[in-house]
Amino acid sequence: MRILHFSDTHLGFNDLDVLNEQNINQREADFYDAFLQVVERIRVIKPDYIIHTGDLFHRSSPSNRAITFALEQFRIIDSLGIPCIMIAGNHSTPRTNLSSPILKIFEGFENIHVAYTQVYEKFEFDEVIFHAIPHMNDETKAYEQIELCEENIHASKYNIMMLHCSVGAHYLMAEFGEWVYPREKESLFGRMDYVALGHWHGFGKVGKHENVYYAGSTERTSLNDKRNSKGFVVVKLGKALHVEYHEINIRPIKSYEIDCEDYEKAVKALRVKDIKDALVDVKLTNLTPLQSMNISTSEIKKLFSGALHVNIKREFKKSELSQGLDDVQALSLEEYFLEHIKEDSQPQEFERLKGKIQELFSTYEEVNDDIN
Ligand SMILES: [Mn+2]
Repeated sequence: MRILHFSDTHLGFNDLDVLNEQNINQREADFYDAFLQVVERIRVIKPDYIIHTGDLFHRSSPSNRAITFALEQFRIIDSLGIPCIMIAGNHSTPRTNLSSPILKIFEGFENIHVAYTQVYEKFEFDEVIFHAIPHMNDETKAYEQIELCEENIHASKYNIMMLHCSVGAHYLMAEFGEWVYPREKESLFGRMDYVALGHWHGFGKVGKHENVYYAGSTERTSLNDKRNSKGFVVVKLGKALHVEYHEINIRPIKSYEIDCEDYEKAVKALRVKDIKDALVDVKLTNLTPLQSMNISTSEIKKLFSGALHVNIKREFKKSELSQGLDDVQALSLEEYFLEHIKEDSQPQEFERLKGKIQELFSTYEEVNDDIN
């Protein structure tokens, strides 16, 4: 039996101020494109079941475009005659009970089965049971739902568990409403043939559990996500569990660093290649404030022409001088200036300059007082 597992498709996500030829936000279009690639592969692979472990949409109230796109694509999936089981993630669950859950739009599709009402649901077929635990706003309720799941394990069938959460604290995304699966219930995983996880945006097996996997997202929802490989999973159940990761094509992200200790040299040493339409992340390091003013954003962007977007981070040098001055709790400009001179000159020279500086400051103050 083969199950295609994908997750975190975040339809409707958009970012950056770039439109494509159809006047659609380019990053939003990238997410639709990633989804289309998975649907194309579903047609070729023809799995026995399809599962999606949450965050189908980026928001609990998606845009008309995102909803229309999803309906079109799931109509195609529905027509393939392959059962498709989905759970709601934290992004597609309304935060209050006043709004209606978006996944309800799939009710009435013959082969699409969705769990979105914040309770455990099981979807049973001849040879397999899908134990679906969708996102719950009130995580104190999760425990009893997991126990319900436990009671419904059927030893003569394959048992697949579907969750959208962090297993252990490692997979937290710093997002609203996310929850950690209770550690004392991890033993339940051993009674499942496969545990399909959503929430974490990278593909991978979870720690010590041999049958617990995150499929990862199909695109990056943040420029901090530097993974250049996204995709889905094909799970083969037989005598042994076999998990295959399949990659799709996404817009690459490239990271560069320019050490401004010697700016000219660092720029010359840059090896910029394959950045056409890529997302570029540039870090300028060891900057002094003066240098930072001289190096314009457009100058840096020119170095990466052809990229879809260039994101520039500026990191300032922590010089001894500035550290020294930061320590001085200077009350007046005069004291601050004297401290600066002291750091830069010989003691004798300093004593001589000190007199001059004090003289200048007192003259300035007199003049200033006159004006006021
Ligand atoms: Mn997600």
